[in-house]
Amino acid sequence: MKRPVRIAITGAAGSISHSLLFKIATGEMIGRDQPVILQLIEIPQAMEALRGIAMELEDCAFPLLHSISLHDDFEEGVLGAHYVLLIGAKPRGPNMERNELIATNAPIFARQGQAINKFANRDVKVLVVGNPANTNALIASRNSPDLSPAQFTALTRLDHNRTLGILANHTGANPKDIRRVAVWGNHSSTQFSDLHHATIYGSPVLQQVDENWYRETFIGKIQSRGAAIIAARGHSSAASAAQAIIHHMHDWINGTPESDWTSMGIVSDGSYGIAKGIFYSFPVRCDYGRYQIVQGLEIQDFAREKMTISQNELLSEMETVAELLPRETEKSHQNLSVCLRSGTTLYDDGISLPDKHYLQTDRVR
Ligand code: NAX
Repeated sequence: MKRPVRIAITGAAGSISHSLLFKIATGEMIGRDQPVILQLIEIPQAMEALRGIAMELEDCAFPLLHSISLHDDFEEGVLGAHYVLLIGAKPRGPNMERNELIATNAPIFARQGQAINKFANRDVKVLVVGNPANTNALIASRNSPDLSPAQFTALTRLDHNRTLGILANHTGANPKDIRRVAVWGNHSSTQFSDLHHATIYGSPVLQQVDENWYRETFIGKIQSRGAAIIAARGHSSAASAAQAIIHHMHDWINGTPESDWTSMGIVSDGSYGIAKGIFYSFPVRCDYGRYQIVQGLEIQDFAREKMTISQNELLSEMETVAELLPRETEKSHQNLSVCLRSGTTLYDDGISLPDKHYLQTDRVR
């Protein structure tokens, strides 16, 4: 049996997590032979709901679920984590401008970045889901000076999966036979679903669909899919977001298939002329727990224009949060010692969490 890995998750009592946690516990995210410790984090008002979810997880008797701890303190919840899923965020209120949403969430992600820097495992992989996901990932990463920016990613896999699913439905193909779609840019209405390199059964997609339909209908449909789901069901995407998180982390950890790639929001290194430093969705290949931007794709004017619009939106978001972005310094790569706290040792990795947080449901307060 492998040693358990620690997964810290914020927003653990929210809608996305309600679909996600059970998938993680069955081994869908990392592997069917990998035991997991769930370190579930919420705001104080949601701790009672979280306790209910923890009881349900316990009642499933998942063989891979080593243990669960519940936290209303982020620093404590992220202690020793190998994987951190930042899902919790303040939702956009009525009449709230996007910039207001950015400004509201930014300080939270700055503090979370600082805590990850101090308390998470040195090899931690972080996925930011809470919106605005790309800019929140930028803030968290810049506030974690001892970690590499490559350890931080933002979720655009839902947009990638929407591209596959809607294209499959339109063409009658099975999504598994569609390869090399790409989502560029921000997880927002400026994102660009690129079919120029995509194939179905090995043949170019754009020879099989009407290009006007692609340009005039398809791209906009993917861009506004989130809003369409809210309009139809009164809540934002939850189950599909959970599935996308599973796919994103699974591929990052276990690799993408040789003949394909995926899309991830990652720090730009200047590839394809995209401004360095912003968190931008690129097509990537994953292997050995790392990802690399797919290089050498031909970018036509139509695509370039769309990619630039999304880049400019991200640059403007960066401007909005500029005061929360410490200047990048030379990474020390020095291991910080993990802060030990009193309590019962969960298992032999030298990390203790306070007693009250263990899932003994009659004891969790
Ligand atoms: P919910 O409102 O159902 O749940 C959010 C949970 O986060 C709540 O339980 C809340 O108490 C908790 N929370 C808030 N601030 C917290 C903090 N500082 N620490 C810990 N927990 C905190 O939202 P849900 O539908 O689960 O969506 C979560 C986030 O994902 C939202 O920001 C949403 O906009 C974003 N999404 C991002 C997607 C992406 O592809 N990147 C797609 C789905 C989703 O829209």
